[in-house]
Amino acid sequence: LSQDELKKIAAYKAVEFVESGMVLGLGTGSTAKHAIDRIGELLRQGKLANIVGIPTSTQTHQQASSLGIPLSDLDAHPVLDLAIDGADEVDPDMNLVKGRGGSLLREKMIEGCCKKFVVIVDESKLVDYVGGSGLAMPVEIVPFCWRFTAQKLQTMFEDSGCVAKLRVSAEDGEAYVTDNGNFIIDLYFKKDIGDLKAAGDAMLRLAGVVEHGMFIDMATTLIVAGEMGVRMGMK
Ligand code: DER
Repeated sequence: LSQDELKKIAAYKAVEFVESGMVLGLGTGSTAKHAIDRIGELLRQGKLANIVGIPTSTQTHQQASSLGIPLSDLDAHPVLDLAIDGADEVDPDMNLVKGRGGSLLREKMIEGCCKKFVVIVDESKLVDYVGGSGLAMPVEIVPFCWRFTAQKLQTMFEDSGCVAKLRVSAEDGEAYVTDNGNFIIDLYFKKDIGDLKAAGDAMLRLAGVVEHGMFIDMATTLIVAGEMGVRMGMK
């Protein structure tokens, strides 16, 4: 099975939690895309009704509206029944790294208001510790003096061999700009940063930091699709 087929299997499994009348957080990324497609299909077939979607990015807003999913926002729905989203990394305690798709702020706002947050991944996302994949742990920052903030973040985690890089957009090599008009600094760690809560709080104390991509104690349900089938974990 390809990675995308595994993502689709996990996504379809998560949509089984969706009931008519629910207010749903709609995630961002290639895995969540399958879940949103499936929700649109069930609405079209009349197997689901009266769903309200709260999109976590303009990209998801466009996909969901093209599927005819009714959309709203947190101002109208401050409490959601269920959110379904992917992740870049999942550690053994179901802590997540998210944001490589650039939507971490709206994802964290929306997924923090859900009664149930179902994370859908293929098995390649499982790590021993956050940052363990050697890939980025994203931090959304204000553009003002971004070099200053990037240096503060790198120094903060120098014991973990941290390297901080400004995310640039593939097209023009300019700084990537989030839906919220901010920049992203990608942090790369060589070692486990240890106490995630303390690390996250330390980052948030930097005035230029808006939000970080560690989703600690937020996921309630994890669906992992692998070659051996689909596994589900609950918190
Ligand atoms: O950017 C994000 O937070 C995405 O949800 C990401 O974590 C997962 O993206 P993928 O499903 O395309 O791997």
